[in-house]
Amino acid sequence: MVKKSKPTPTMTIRGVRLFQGLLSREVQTEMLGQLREIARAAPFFRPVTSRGQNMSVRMTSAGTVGWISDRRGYRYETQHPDGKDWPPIPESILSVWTSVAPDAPLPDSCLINFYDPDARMGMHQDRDETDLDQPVVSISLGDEALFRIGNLTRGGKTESVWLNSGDVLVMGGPARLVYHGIDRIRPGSSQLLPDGGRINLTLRVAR
Ligand code: MD3
Ligand code: FE
Repeated sequence: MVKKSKPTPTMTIRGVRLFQGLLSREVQTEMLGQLREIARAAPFFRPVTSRGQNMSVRMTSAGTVGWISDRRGYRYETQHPDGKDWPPIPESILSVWTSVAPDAPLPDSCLINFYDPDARMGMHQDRDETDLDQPVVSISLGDEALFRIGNLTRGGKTESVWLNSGDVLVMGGPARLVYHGIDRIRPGSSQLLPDGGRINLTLRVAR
């Protein structure tokens, strides 16, 4: 379980609060087991952009809504592309949200991104949610990732930080709308996933 008293960020970059090493190895392993169950019911898929480009990240979701992208565009949907409701968000994951964002309503969506050694995520904003005043919380598991933080508009100077397994990020206030992305992962940098790679969980109040 996660510490109940509100933890202090180890670092704040452009308003993005970073909690390094917040999750113990035991909690990470527990989450991984629960994510396997989720992926059994709602298999990872490779999203396609509206322009027909495959994204390099594989995705699935938990919660009452999940984020999807296909030729018709991107949006939140109540069902996996296979036509089944998304599995519920596990308690261990919700408790991370409650710990770092105690004043916010509970998230209704947990996007699960899987990065293989070649996967990346280009710079973008998260603005598909109804209430952009609610924070976003991200949990990193597995191989380290180079996270890049930009500005409220595209372009300009950026700052980068490596995210390690067990790190948690909170984007609230003005930082909620900063451009961000993942440049690359460092293969073999964590033993958490038996076959390597990185999983990122992004918790959001979508609706
Ligand atoms: C900063 N995911 O799914 S998590 C995404 O590691 C996404 O998979 C990346 O960006 C990943 O949209 C980055 C960190 C993150 C998530 C949401 C943010 C940073 C953010 C929203 C606003 C600002
Ligand atoms: Fe994002």
